[in-house]
Amino acid sequence: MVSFKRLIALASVVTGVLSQSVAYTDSGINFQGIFETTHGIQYGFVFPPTTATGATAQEFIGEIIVPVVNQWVGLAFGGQMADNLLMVAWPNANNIVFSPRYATGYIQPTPYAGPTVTTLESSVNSTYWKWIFRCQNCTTWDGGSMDTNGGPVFAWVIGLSPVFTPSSPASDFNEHDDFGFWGEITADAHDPNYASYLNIGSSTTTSKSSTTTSKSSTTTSKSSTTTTTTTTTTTSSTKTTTSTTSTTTTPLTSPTPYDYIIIGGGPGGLVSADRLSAAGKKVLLVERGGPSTGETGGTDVPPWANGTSLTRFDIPGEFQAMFSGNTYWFCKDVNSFAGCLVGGGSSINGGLYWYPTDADYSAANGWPTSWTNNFNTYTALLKNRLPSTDNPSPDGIRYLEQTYPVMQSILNPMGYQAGTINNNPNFKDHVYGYSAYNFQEGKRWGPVATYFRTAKTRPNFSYAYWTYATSIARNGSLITGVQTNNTALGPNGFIPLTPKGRVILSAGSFGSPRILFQSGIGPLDQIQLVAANPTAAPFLPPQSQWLTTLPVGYNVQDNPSINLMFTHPSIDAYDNWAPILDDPRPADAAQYLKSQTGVFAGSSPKVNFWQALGGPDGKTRYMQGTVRPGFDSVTTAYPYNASQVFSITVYLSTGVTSRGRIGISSSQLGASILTNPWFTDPNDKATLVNGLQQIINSAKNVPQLTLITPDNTTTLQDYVDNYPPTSLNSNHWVGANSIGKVVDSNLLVNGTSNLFIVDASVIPSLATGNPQGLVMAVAEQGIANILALAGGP
Ligand SMILES: Cc1cc2nc3c(=O)[nH]c(=O)nc-3n(C[C@H](O)[C@H](O)[C@H](O)COP(=O)(O)OP(=O)(O)OC[C@H]3O[C@@H](n4cnc5c(N)ncnc54)[C@H](O)[C@@H]3O)c2cc1C
Ligand SMILES: *[C@@H]1O[C@H](CO)[C@@H](O)[C@H](O)[C@H]1NC(C)=O
Ligand SMILES: *[C@@H]1O[C@H](CO)[C@@H](O)[C@H](O)[C@H]1NC(C)=O
Ligand SMILES: *[C@@H]1O[C@H](CO)[C@@H](O)[C@H](O)[C@H]1NC(C)=O
Ligand SMILES: *[C@@H]1O[C@H](CO)[C@@H](O)[C@H](O)[C@H]1NC(C)=O
Ligand SMILES: *[C@@H]1O[C@H](CO)[C@@H](O)[C@H](O)[C@H]1NC(C)=O
Ligand SMILES: *[C@@H]1O[C@H](CO)[C@@H](O)[C@H](O)[C@H]1NC(C)=O
Ligand SMILES: *[C@@H]1O[C@H](CO)[C@@H](O)[C@H](O)[C@H]1NC(C)=O
Ligand SMILES: *[C@@H]1O[C@H](CO)[C@@H](O)[C@H](O)[C@H]1NC(C)=O
Ligand SMILES: CC(=O)N[C@H]1CO[C@H](CO)[C@@H](O)[C@@H]1O
Repeated sequence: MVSFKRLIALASVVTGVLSQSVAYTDSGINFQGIFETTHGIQYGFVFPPTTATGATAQEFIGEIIVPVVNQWVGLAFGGQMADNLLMVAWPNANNIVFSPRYATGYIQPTPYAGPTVTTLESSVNSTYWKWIFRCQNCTTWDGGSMDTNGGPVFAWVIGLSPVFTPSSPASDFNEHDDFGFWGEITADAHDPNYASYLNIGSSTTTSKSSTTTSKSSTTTSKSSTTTTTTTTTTTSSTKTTTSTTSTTTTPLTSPTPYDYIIIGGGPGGLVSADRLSAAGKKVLLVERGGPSTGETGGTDVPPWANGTSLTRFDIPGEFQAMFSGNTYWFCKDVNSFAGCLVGGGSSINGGLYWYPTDADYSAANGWPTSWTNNFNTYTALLKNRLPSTDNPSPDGIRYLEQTYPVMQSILNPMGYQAGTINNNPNFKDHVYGYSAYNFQEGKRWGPVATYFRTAKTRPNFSYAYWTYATSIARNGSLITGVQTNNTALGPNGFIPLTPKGRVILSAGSFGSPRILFQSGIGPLDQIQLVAANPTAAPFLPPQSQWLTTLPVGYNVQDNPSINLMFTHPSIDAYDNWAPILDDPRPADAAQYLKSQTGVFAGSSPKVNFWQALGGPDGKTRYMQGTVRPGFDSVTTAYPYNASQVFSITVYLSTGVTSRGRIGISSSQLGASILTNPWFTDPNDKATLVNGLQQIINSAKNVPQLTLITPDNTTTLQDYVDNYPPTSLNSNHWVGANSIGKVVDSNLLVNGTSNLFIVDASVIPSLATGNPQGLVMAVAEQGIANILALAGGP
């Protein structure tokens, strides 16, 4: 979640020692401003003569000249963030996108109607972006005003990471990376030539995009002669790598139509891409993020692997480092973890990989009989393409496995048996084993190194990174194409289908519902939020075509999970994984670089176990345990040895009855959890507490084993009752577009003739284990159904 706390932190300690604006001239305008030296940014303002009255007295001209490393700049005309008029701007291709904002607290500021902002001059080159703007109705705002004839405090903020949707003035962004204040001497900033400055746009060569007046934050629109190519869609013969920007002078007039357009390159989308292209269809995959592993063009190599193509996404042992630093791989407009890069969740997850069970496809779990009866064929296809391993180091040696014997001494007395879990997927009661992964050759493997790899060899398959699909264009039930932000793929980013073409939505549990809402499909309250967004609203179909009966976003499940933390003298907590990116244990790093073996060939989970539990309501629910050295947040009153801590994450899986809702939280369209799906049924909580208590009871008999969280001053029930709800999140979301509710047994969206969903969101109930294996098996079966369905290309 993005917080916006830093600016207030300094605002409250500001003293009189502020830098003061000075006079300078640029573009023929006499400004009062400051040159801020840390980031090398020029800020300047000029006001109408003090004799001005009425509306003219309430405007000014501003300028920012910004080195390109700064992705966006914000101005606060009241010297602090909350309850003040803010102005945010950033470059997008050759234009400056700008947006007046307002925030009532230290949260994401939202677009603010009132000011009329006009670009007078703008330019973007390889070193700077520059924007001179007229700001009318900008000297007063809700609850405040600026002193236009004194020395008010202005604040600046800068962001070093791009805003989330650069083309959209309403885009969200991360919290600023730096901020500061100055005294703007407005008393010295009034210029008799002010009126003439308003004409500079027409006389400057750098500003083609000026003069369109923008009320309520729409950017000035420009002719279509500039095409920003963030990625080139290619066939496999010329591989797309990372973003390059080029400018062409001819508009793209005839875009390529596709038989199948797949939105999203996660496990669902990549299986789809491979199977559809193998069937001879002309396929385009659009992915909003960029490359991940070295094979996909990724270059994010940890310093200790410098000089290799082993990125942090390739090296399984870097998993725990996914949660700190600049986590650009997570979708910033989703308030739960979601991978926004090729491979989706499979490129950033723990790699735990379970073959589906009979129960996973049962009628009780919501599956139609056509799936229940046939799934083994498709699970076999998956196992063939992507076998699992519970011994990921290619030298055959198990590393960092000290938790295994400790777990044996807890679980054996409970009647558990050891096994190779994926050799008998249906045996999930009182069983434990080494964790199984979808890693191979000591590297993260998954759908990227299998399905995507083969799809890319086919001339009929194309893909584009950095391409954000906003909506699906349709005329009634017929889908006609996909609206994206990639103008290289079609005019204004619109990509058409061939006459019988189809769209496969694989944007994941949060992404797919949002695209449906933006296409006028889903509950009315969600579509109305889209209609209230000035950028998205124009792409909605007419209201008469909204499909509001489908329960998109409802029925979602995620495993509730609770951590237990123990110490035992045999455990190596691996420094709690803290140094793995910057300063790993030298021998382990050297071993991995030499032969991709050792600790770094596996991720942090080491042992998994399952048990069936009866609930107070008479229903059976399964408990899954995932054991790893290290810990999250230990809460104990007693001293403990952090080098000896391990964690058991205990999940409730198949049989969970609680359900929640996901959707978009506001007209800013951020995807969020609207109703938490954990423990809405008290029987789920009671069942999980029962399972946890059984583990704790058995652990008491293991010599030298100490439960440190919850410790002996906290009852288990209190620990669970007070567990922070968001910590119950397991990132295993399913159900938002459940089969039988939103899609039919061919995964066709009810009420459309050619829109299908192939991702975790169609799975109607939680799997017995972590879900990515089920997601890919479902994609195998779904694509077979879709190819067999009449009427397609
Ligand atoms: C931190 C974490 C750890 C996890 N650990 C495990 C684990 O160990 N084992 C396991 O089995 N499961 C795990 N999971 C869950 C698993 O990763 C997901 O169930 C799985 O990735 C879902 O696949 P999907 O294809 O439905 O969606 P995703 O993997 O979410 O893929 C969706 C893709 O669509 C793209 N996209 C989204 N919106 C758009 C758009 N508008 N335009 C274009 N592209 C778009 C995204 O960038 C992404 O690439 C974990 C998940 C997380 C987040
Ligand atoms: C000026 O802005 C305020 C909000 O700050 C708004 O209420 C008012 O309608 C605007 N006036 C004009 C003329 O646009
Ligand atoms: C880039 O833009 C800046 C700001 O307008 C200008 O000072 C600089 O000369 C420009 N550089 C080039 C190479 O055009
Ligand atoms: C499209 O959106 C994606 C995701 O937000 C972004 O990375 C990319 O830069 C955008 N492309 C353009 C051309 O704006
Ligand atoms: C990686 O190696 C290159 C060339 O040897 C060097 O220039 C660079 O500074 C190194 N980067 C890091 C992060 O060590
Ligand atoms: C929409 O479809 C109808 C037939 O169902 C057709 O008559 C109409 O021309 C289509 N509209 C557009 C804009 O394609
Ligand atoms: C903590 O554990 C480590 C690893 O087992 C051990 O080397 C160290 O001596 C322990 N420290 C204390 C104070 O017991
Ligand atoms: C509680 O745990 C602490 C630390 O492990 C231990 O010293 C203490 O004796 C325990 N108290 C009881 C009542 O078990
Ligand atoms: C599709 O929607 C119609 C009308 O709302 C409904 O009658 C039908 O049962 C739905 N089909 C499925 C598979 O949900
Ligand atoms: C549907 C489609 O575009 N098929 C093409 C796949 O690629 C082969 C070889 O390039 C073409 O001959 C097909 O027309």
